[in-house]
Amino acid sequence: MGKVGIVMGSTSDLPVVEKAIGVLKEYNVQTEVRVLSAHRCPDEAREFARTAREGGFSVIIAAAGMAAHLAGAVAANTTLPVIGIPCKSAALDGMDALLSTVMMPSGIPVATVAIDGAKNAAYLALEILAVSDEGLARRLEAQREADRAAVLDADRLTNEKFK
Ligand code: RP5
Repeated sequence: MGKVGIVMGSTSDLPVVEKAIGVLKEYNVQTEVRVLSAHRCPDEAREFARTAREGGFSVIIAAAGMAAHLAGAVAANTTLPVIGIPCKSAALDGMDALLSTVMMPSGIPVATVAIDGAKNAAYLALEILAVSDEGLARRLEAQREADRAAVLDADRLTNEKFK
């Protein structure tokens, strides 16, 4: 199984990104975590993306806030799948990052999750890896089943409570 690269624009994004790292660790996926800014160190961010495939990565998660160009800049320099996490900032509540991340031109996709949607970024990365990993696919199915059971329990308890 390939590694998942996790890159963020600033350590101020880490509280969000840690949620993705946590999910990937639960599934024992090998990760490499980097801080690389599309604006403050564009050459290094580009180099990371250009060498990612030969470096053993299968998927890249890129998180950034404000004028969030990191995921797009990474996607421009690799044909590996890139998942973008738009991070919330004070001024525009994350709408700035959401639009900067999601509105990519044809041919350079960024699979954008919700604002601060780091867990779904990890689950999407797992689903991409699971295309060629039957064991991982089974574990994801088991998680879906556990989630379903939890909702049905909540339904039963809530229904009882208000009878
Ligand atoms: C973006 O600018 C980063 O991804 C971060 O979300 C935001 C603010 O960065 P800092 O000024 O906190 O380093 O590039």
